[in-house]
Amino acid sequence: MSKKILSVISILIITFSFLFVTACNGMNDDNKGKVDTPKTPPVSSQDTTPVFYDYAAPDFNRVIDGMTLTFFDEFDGTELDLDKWIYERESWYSQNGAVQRYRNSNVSVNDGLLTIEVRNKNNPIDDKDVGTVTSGAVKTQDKFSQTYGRIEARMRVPTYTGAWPCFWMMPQTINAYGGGWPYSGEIDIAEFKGRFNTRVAGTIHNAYSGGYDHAVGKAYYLPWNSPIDRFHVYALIWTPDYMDFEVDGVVYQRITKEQWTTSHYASGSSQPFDRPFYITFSCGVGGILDGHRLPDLDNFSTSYMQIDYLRVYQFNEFLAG
Ligand SMILES: [Ca+2]
Repeated sequence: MSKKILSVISILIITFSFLFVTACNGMNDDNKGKVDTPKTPPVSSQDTTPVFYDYAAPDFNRVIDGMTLTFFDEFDGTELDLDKWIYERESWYSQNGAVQRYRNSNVSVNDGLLTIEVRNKNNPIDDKDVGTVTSGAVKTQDKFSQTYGRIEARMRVPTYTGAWPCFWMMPQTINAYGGGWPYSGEIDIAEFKGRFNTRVAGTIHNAYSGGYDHAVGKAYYLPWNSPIDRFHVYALIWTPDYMDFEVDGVVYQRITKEQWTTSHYASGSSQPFDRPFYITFSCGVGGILDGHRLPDLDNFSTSYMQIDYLRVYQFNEFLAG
């Protein structure tokens, strides 16, 4: 190659490198979201130790213009408030191919947090646990449910292969549209595959004609230095016409009524997102979401899903009375 061609190539490489760096910076800016003051002091330029911090600082202001707080739990007590929650049943049977058994004893409230503890097979709390991975799940079924509004939680979740934490909603009346799941809908506000430590997904499920699962959703990647085992605020904004999925104040996905409409339901119905849904926090291990991937079931470290608060608001126009 001649020197002239080489110099042209060099200029092209430099130009494209610059464009690439600019594009990446732009992407980072888009992903930064609502950045609160880091709790950890920034590192100096000489210090290469990664700094991880909670992006979403605790918000003590529960007021939102145009909305009214209808349900909340700040988890300020020392035990689960059974006026607001029920435990998921302590069955040996796990849904969706997950391997854990839910135990009430793996759920606790302390230090302003709801904690769901995930323990490996060799770390039983009592004799009932021996040889079983245990975790926990709580839900507001029969205690609180709502149609539309803003459903928001500040939380952190485990990051290891096979962890399946989820903040989600199911219909209070499971057979409102007949036939069980997914006819009456499901809303996964924030669902995680633990091996992707910056990934969250928001998904809705209803039915295609014939009853097959009609899923609409999207994944979002959080900033690298504040992975999902740090606190973030996840929220669903649910209206008759759309659902917005939000992380730390950034709406990363809007699903419209047109997207969830299928011919399974009567024309003009809201298919079936016009009825009350209740809220669940769960932390599964294994299961279908991530292809039945598992941690070392005998040895993985005890891990924690922690929720700082759940707050539910309603649009004032939809308040009863
Ligand atoms: Ca709290």
